[in-house]
Amino acid sequence: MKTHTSTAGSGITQINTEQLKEQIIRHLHSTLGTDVNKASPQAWWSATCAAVNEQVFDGLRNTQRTHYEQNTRALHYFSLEYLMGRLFSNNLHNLGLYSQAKQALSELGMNIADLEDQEEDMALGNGGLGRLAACFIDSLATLNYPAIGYGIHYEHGLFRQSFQDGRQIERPDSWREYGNPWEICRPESVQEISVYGYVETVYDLQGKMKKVWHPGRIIKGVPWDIPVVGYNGSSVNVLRLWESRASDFFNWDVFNSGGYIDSARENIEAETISKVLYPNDETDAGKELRLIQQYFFVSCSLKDIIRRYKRSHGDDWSEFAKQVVIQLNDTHPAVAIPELMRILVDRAEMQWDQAWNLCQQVFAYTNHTLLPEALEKWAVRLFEKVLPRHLEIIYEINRRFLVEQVDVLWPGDNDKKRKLSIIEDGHDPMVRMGHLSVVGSFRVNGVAEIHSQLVKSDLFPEMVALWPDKFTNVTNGVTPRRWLKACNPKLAKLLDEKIGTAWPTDLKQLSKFAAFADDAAVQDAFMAIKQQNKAELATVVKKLTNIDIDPHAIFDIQIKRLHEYKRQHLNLLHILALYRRILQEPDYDMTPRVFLFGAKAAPGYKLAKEIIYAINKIADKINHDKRIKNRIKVVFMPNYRVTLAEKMIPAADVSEQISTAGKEASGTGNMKLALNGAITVGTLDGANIEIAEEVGEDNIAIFGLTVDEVKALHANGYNSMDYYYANPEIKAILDWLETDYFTPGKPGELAAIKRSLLEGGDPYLVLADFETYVKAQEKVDQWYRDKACWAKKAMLNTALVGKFTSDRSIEDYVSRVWQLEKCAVKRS
Ligand code: T68
Repeated sequence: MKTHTSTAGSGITQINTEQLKEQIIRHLHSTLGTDVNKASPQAWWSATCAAVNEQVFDGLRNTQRTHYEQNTRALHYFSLEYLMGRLFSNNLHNLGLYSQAKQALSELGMNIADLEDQEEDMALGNGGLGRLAACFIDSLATLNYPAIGYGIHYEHGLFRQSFQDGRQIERPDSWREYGNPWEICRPESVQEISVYGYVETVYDLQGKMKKVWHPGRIIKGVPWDIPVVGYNGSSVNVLRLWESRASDFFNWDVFNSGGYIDSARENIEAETISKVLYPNDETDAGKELRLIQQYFFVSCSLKDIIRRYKRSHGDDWSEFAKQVVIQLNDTHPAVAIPELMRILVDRAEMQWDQAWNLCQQVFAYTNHTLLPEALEKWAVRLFEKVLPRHLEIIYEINRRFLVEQVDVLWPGDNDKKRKLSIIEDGHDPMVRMGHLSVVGSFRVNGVAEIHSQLVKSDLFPEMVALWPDKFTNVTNGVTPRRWLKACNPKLAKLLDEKIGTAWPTDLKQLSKFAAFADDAAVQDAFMAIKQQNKAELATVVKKLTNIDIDPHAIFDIQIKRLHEYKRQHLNLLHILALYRRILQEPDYDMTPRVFLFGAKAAPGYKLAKEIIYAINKIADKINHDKRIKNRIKVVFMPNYRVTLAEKMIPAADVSEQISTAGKEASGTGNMKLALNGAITVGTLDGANIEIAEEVGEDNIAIFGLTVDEVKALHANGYNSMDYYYANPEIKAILDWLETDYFTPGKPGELAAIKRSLLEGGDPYLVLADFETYVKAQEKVDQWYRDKACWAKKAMLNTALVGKFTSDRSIEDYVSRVWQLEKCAVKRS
């Protein structure tokens, strides 16, 4: 019998296979109340999680004690979203226990993969922004930085997607219906927060004016801690998520006067706050509940931070900015700025200037989008209703900003004031959360070089004039532990053999793999792994969609939220062009290709849902058309999420990163796919530009308009009709969409796409980029025909994207923004 021993770092207990087996059985008995003979897979999974948690909680205690003793400066990451996915195999890998667990379970007659499938995804996020937060907290723990993630403990994460006759259906996600082994409730750290009500101006005995907020409702925030296990390291940090509850269900006055139902209703309303994640990607609905969600978690978190600070510093605020830095993940938590001001000025009775000075040392803001419709704004009247005191504070922040900063640099310039004001004028005045975030932060960053440049030049040029040093870049990254080691074990093993085992925490080591790019034997090994991954994905596809796909075809993958700017419809037009070419020329020469999509559309985003419908209908037609002899297959994977990404990414040959230049802030799927040896077909947008710099132009298929060309085209008046009439292929394809060819008996069902591209003016320049896109795809097809050529390019992608580890992103944040120090955790 083999007995592996964990190689985990010093904060975590070492354990071997035998001990793990004993722990699992003990938990089956004493935690689950069952035994080996009758335990369900769910019970085995729970028992194994409980066994894993013995090591996790050990590390957690050691980390928390060390941080407390050392009184370290810590990062506080504020994010409305954390897209964690599953934690079982991730925690095992990071503890260095995966092979022991696999062995232990196998000796107990269980298959670890079956147990992994028992876990629901923790999908508390929409897309890239939420997944970035998850990668960042993994890296922070791995790098031994003291950090805590704060967010909302949503009862329902991102909706579950299915298709009915090709249309997206949304169902609620219940990720913790039967409990979740990874979270710990902390009733001892409950907070209470206030909303609604009115503000009273009072004068004390000295005649000093004071503002008193009389809230209309008190809500309780209950914290749930999710341990975040660093890789092979000693740190186990925490993700603290707040659940809302009514502050006192037994409001006896109401209860006794027969108001039981009223009191229960208030209860339900309070609990609604953390009920559900808003499924809006890029656009914000401006809903009252969303603003309350934002304020609820921000206020609970700030109080939590201050409680901890006061434990060692009492009422002395002088060390606060040395101990605390808060990163705002987009503007969603920006109400933290007026909230901290309120706490300091109204509660701690600090002078405004001193309080403001403190705020500006504590907050930093990451921008994730330039799309105008996604720049968060709240109606002043809504703010006034929900957070009356905060609105007053924002007015005062704005007044001082306009007088002390704007008017000093541009005296008497009312245009500048109008443009820079935190309050947007109009018949329905708005609070501009981006402006508030820039004014209240000491640092502002974009998420890829080009995006950070555009944040400066296009979004906040005057703010740059006021504070040139405030703006910086931190290019995104992804954790190679989840996105290579855990999801692609065969490739990970090959890398271990060829370049050693240091790469998971030092991803630049991957460049050593470039030396093997011309080695035929290693090429064969690399391609054999890709082939096996593709065969495994084909099995998943068959199970989920009943579609047969050939693992020898090119696997061409586009996985991301559905949005016009991401241009899934450009991909679709290419598929239609190929299909049409084959129908017109039955011997049309192309490498067989499987086009795989994974995407959720925001439930209220009509055109996005029409695009899903069109892809599904066209897939159905093409997949059943014998004439094309399987040269094209189209698959829309239902319910795309982290767990599905982990199966699709290792199997990708081609990575579709085809946003309109200037629209995708960074992208992170592009990094994961390249890391796993997929070749990017992409525009010069977001991090694609930096990927191209790293892998070299021979190993990526770049096409399309650049940011400058996009701007020039719009400035000179873009007319999509010109492309429709000039390119017969475009015309034929768009006209095709209007017929009933793909929707027998129902002509016009797919016409929405054509309408948006023609009458709608094609805002994302799909038609302008179509021709160069098709050319890039033809180039890729040619590359694939030469197996050695393809293997080399694919291997160089894996070898040369070491820059895009989230460990590097975190080190960039540390040196450019957070100024943290590493803290080695000691065992007790
Ligand atoms: C993404 N943004 C960017 N937003 O689109 C992507 N928005 O380019 C980038 O790589 C990623 O952030 C990480 O920086 C989002 O994912 C949202 O999900 C979102 C959610 C709610 C409201 C607005």
